[in-house]
Amino acid sequence: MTDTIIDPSVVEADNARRVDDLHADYDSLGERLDRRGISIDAIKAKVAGFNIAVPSWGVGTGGTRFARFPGLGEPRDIFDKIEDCAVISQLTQATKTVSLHIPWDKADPNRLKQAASRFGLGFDAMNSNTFSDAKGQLQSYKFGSLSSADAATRQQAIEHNLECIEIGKTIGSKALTVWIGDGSNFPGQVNFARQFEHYLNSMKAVYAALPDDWRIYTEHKMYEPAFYSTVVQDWGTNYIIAKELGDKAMCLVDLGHHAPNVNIEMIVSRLAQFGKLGGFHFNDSKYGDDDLDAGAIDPYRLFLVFNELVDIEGRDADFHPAHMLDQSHNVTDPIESLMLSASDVQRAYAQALLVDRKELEAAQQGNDALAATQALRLAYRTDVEPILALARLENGGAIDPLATYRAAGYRARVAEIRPAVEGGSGGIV
Ligand code: LRH
Ligand code: MN
Ligand code: MN
Repeated sequence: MTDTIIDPSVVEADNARRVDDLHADYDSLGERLDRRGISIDAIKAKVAGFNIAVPSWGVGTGGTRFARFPGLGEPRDIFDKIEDCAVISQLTQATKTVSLHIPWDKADPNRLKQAASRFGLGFDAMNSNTFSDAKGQLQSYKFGSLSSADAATRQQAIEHNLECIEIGKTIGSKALTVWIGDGSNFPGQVNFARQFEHYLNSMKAVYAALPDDWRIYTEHKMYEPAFYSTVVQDWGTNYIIAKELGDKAMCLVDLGHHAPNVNIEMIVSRLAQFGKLGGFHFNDSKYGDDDLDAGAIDPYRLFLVFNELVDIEGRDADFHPAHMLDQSHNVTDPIESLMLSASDVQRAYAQALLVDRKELEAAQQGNDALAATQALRLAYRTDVEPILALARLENGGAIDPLATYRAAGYRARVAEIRPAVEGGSGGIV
């Protein structure tokens, strides 16, 4: 038996109020899908098996370089964060894993493992951090880390990644995600080729220490913190890295790390076609790396990404990319945002499962652009909420996670134990 943080009687009471309507909505949707030759129960089974990892850093209130406005009951440490993640998992039944960032979440690995397994949680990819200086470290990353011009700095960054692998081994993680902020701020500041060569050599040293059943994910990002050039700036560079390193190296696509209007779903298809799509950081954006809630700005794009994933899934039974949320909650209760985002990602998956693939292919073959795009729109416009809600209910979660969470009064309760945190002016002044 795993421990639950939200009193099960609160979940049951809220579910009881909604369950009759849910069954009626599910049955009526089932009838309509039946007419389209789709089994609603088969879709529900796939949704029920879908997991998305929650980032430990997502449960604390985020901020910008201008300011941070903490909320009530901010988690004090990784153990509070694990409890917040357990709440999200209990109510959504979609987030069974937590992704740690080192050194932010550094703690006794055995304690970490115990804390998570108490709530039935496991650990997703480990994330290294060589984009900021940790307390007491000898070399600074101000001018780069794995690609630094300085050998001792590169070595320190390599060793940090090796330490992340070691911690990960103890807690049962199977992957390391590497994102670096290295780049330059002025034309001429660095030699592009030399910098990239340093990066590749450093990554080869990290790769050499990767256990056989692990993967290493490299994450590209167009800009920020470097504002003129970035070492791992796009999917092309990322693909080169994964190819250079070997079979265990895959590319990670963070949806917010592209220029506006970039066709991310096509990047997804390209990487997958050549066996190098490792996983995702889901979030949404309007201008850049805004880290807004997944599905909050452009849910159709999220659907189009899943449309590609379902297409690939249909051709390759071994295709299992890692799914993780990576967003910053500046004005909302992070638990609420993460619960809604997890179900928005599930929603995109469920809608993509509804696409009539035969009809789509026939339209594509016949150059019937309108029929092809209609096949997608019909799926996207279907309200799949009853499928998501019943999958949650049957797995022991809440029909309406947000309503249940608010009814349970969790935030007010933890605010009594966790001391108020002062806001900050951010990094700009
Ligand atoms: C970089 C990033 C990367 C980091 C996280 C904190 O913008 O997306 O994944 O690890 O944010
Ligand atoms: Mn990310
Ligand atoms: Mn990011």
